[in-house]
Parts: sequence; C-alpha cells; structure tokens
Amino acid sequence: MRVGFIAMSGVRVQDAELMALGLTLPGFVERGKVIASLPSLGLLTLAALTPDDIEISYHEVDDIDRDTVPDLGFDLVAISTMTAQAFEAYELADRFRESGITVVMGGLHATCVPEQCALHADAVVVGEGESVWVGLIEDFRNGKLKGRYESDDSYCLDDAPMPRFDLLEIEKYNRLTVQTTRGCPHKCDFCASSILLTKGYKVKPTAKVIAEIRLIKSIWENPFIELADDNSFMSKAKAYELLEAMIPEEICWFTECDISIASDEKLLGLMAKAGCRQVLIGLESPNADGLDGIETNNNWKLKQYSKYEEAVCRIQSHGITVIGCFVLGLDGQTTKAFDAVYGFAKRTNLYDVQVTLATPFPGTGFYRRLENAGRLTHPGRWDRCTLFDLNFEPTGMSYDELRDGFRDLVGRLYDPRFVRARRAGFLRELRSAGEFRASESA
Ligand code: B12
Ligand code: SF4
Repeated sequence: MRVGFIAMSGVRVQDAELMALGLTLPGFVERGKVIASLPSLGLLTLAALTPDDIEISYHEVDDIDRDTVPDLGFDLVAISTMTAQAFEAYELADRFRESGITVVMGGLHATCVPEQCALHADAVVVGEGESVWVGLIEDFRNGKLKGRYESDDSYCLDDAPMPRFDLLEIEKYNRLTVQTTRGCPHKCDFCASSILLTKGYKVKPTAKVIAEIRLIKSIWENPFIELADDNSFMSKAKAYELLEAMIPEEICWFTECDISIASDEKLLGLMAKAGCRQVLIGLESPNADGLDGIETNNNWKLKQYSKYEEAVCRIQSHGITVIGCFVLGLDGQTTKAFDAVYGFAKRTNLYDVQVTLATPFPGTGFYRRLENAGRLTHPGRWDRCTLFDLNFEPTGMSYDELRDGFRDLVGRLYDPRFVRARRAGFLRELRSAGEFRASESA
C-alpha cells in the first residue's frame, strides 16, 4: 500500500498592485523568500505515525503536474491545505479521485469547513491529525474508511513523534520547522491559527524538542530553525528549561510570541543565549481603539497597549530583532492607523514590520460577526484569504480608503531607505544597551 502526503505550500496574494510592490508574507521579499519554501510539518508528523509496512512519500504541490496527476501508485493521498489554497486543493483532490485514488483532507481549512471539503474528499479530518491518523489508516485498510474523523483534544505533545524530515528533498529547503507548543492562552477574534485545532496550550517535552533540533543538525551543519509555534514561552518554567537546553545546541532560530516576553529579563537573556535571532509579535494595532475587544477572554491585548513601545525596545536591546505585526482594517481603526503604524515603526526602530489586512478566515469569530452583519464583500472566496486581499466593509473608513491606504503604507514601510534607517537605529540602540550592561556588570 502507498500513501502520498501532499502539501499545498507556497504563498498567495491576489492583489496585483501589492505584488508589484514586492510584498510577500510576512512583510517583504527577503523573509518571503525564506519562508515560502517551508515544508508541511503537519504532514511530516502524520507520516511519522504511519505504520512501517506502508510505503510513503512527501510531495510539494508544485512538483505535481496538476493537469495530468501522474500515476505515482498511490492508494491514498493525504492533502493538507490552508484556506488560501483551498480551491486548488479541491481541484487536485477531484483529479485524484477521478483516477480512483482515495483522498483524505485535513489541516486548518478542513477543520473549519469540513462539509465543503467532504465534497472533494473521501475522508475529512477535523482538528489535530495525530489522534485519528492511525485509526484512519486502519479503517482504510479494512475498507471501512469513514467520511469524517474528529480529534477530541486529548492528544498530548508528550506523544509527539519525530517528524519524517528524511522524506524531504532537503536541498529544496532553507529552513525547517520545529513545534515546541501548540495553541495559545489567548483568544483573538480573528485568530485562524492553532487555537482552531485545540482549546488547550500544549507544550512539547524539552527532550523531544532537542531531539528534533539534533536531527535537523544532522542534516544541515548550521541550520536556521523556525519554531512553528503560535505563541512560544507562555509556560515560563517550561520555557526556561527548554532555553537552557537549547544553549549548547548553538543554533539560530526564530519564533512567534506575545509581548509579555518583554517583562521577563531572565527569559530574554536566555532566549538571546539560546540563539533566538528574531521574534514575530502580533501587536495588531498601533492605537488603543483598534485593540479594544480583539482578545475575547479578557481584552488582554488592549491592556498591553501602553507598554508596546518600551517592550519592543527592551526585546531588541537583547539583540533579538522584532517583526512587529499590525493588522489594518480592524473595527475601531480609522485612516489615522496608517500613519500611526509608520510612526510606531520609526520611533521604535522596529527591525521588521508585517502589515496585513484584517482577514475573515472561516471558523473565526470575526468571520461570523461580519457574516451576520452583512459586511463580507467576497463571501466564500477562500482564495482571497491571503491576509493581503480585502474581503469586507470596514467601519472606520471606506473599503477603498482601506485598500489604498494599505498599499500606500506598504510602499512607505518597505522603502529601502526607511528599512535601512530603522536597522541602523536598531544597531545604535543595541550598542548602547551593550555598553550599559557592560558598565553595570563592571
Ligand atoms: C509554516 C507556515 C506556512 C508555510 C506552510 C508550509 C506548509 N505547507 O504547511 C508557508 C510559508 C508555505 C505558509 C504559507 C501561507 N500561510 Co502560513 N503559516 C505557517 C505557520 C507559521 C506554521 C504552520 C505549522 O507548521 N503548524 C504546525 C503543524 C504541526 O500544524 P498543522 O499544519 O496545522 O497540522 C496539524 C493539523 O492541522 C492536522 N493536519 C494538517 N494537515 C493535515 C492533512 C491531513 C490529511 C490530516 C489528516 C491532518 C492534517 O494535523 C496536523 C497535526 O495535528 C502558521 C502560523 C503558526 N505559527 O502556526 C501560518 C499559518 C498557518 N499560515 C497562514 C496563512 C494565511 C498563510 C498564507 C495564506 C500566506 C500568504 N499570503 O500566502 C500562505 C498559504 C498559501 C497556501 N499555501 O495555502 C495562516 C493560516 C490561516 C488559515 N486558516 O488558512 C497561519 C495560521 C498564520 C496566521 N496566523 O495567519 N505558511
Ligand atoms: S495571541 Fe496570536 S495566536 Fe494567540 S489567539 Fe491571539 S492571534 Fe491567535
């Protein structure tokens, strides 16, 4: 029996004018180039759980001739897609099924729109794949595949298998991902990340993370690793333990966290020592108006607002550069938000900035709210769920003002002179922070 794992990778933007400005996620070309080639960690994880007697292979969708779907001898294909490439995934799934191959779909999109995915797949997996994969394969072998499998959230990262990096044609990639946590303690209205897969905040045991890092080091001498976490280090004791264990590994890495890391000097010191080069932080809005109500547990993001500038400067003073992420078009924001983002980036010497348009992903509170209010301008157009294509009527400005203001802001933020000035400012501040720390310890 043969199972093919197919990743709908790549980045997508529909807006031709933005593309012309050189915009790629999460901000501009250089990082876009780096991340566009990341493999699907979800599929590599499921591959690891597949029984040994089954032949498996991993494929990036761009390596498959989508028109003819070559006969690779698959009995079953497992397709992973995000929302932006859902239509392309549906087409591919249809082709496989026409050739008599069983299709299973899973991932964030399938979790949120399972009924629609079921029109194109023999089985749809809702939620985390690990808890259902072995049973699904067994059902398939026995000719008893069900149409839908749902994870019950009981899966624990203590049981995480070693992802099958060995399946990759490794020369195609320049970074690999390691997941140290899954989920997030916060609950943002627009969040389309792993809180859609699990309600809990799950932490992988340190020994397993280190084993994954060592495996990557056995493939590449000096790897740059991306932690595929939505919000690392929320469990502080575990974070210290992990970071201490990462120090001797001598790797460079990137992760996503929230602004609270800035209030923990010990954590920042350990992160820097452990090789953290960059963190991506969802600041979301440069003004309080846009932040109000975003985090729906206890308005946590609004409460952090007054500390934003100092927090960014403190993190960067440890030599850890910050990609500050701002979402434009949030309820409460007006056209003043564009200049406010620019001003924030300038004042803080933000090393990188990621601006995205508020995006109603299916399965989010934001989507339901806009749908109920009749504010969706392109309902069901999943190919526009790219973070860069506008899909709704904003409140504090018109549709055109938001779209055009966003394009203009992108041009200003990624102007090479502005990028150079911010980075020079970052280096200046880093030097003076270093001198200050040296004088304190003398
Ligand atoms: C790495 C990454 C990428 C890589 C993806 C590589 C790949 N093929 O997976 C790249 C750079 C290509 C990428 C591209 C994009 N990304 Co991205 N990306 C991430 C990131 C940082 C980590 C994802 C990850 O590895 N998670 C860990 C793994 C283990 O989880 P998982 O993939 O969800 O898999 C689990 C389950 O979903 C399930 N599962 C997954 N697939 C399958 C398949 C089957 C058959 C089964 C049974 C189960 C199953 O089982 C797995 C284990 O439990 C997340 C943010 C984050 N920090 O999580 C954003 C994120 C997933 N990306 C996002 C977006 C918006 C994009 C882009 C649209 C950006 C753009 N404008 O181009 C494009 C998508 C274009 C496309 N290809 O569709 C959004 C997704 C929103 C959504 N619901 O669709 C996220 C959540 C970021 C965000 N906060 O907005 N991304
Ligand atoms: S802080 Fe980030 S990961 Fe957590 S719920 Fe909010 S948007 Fe999602």
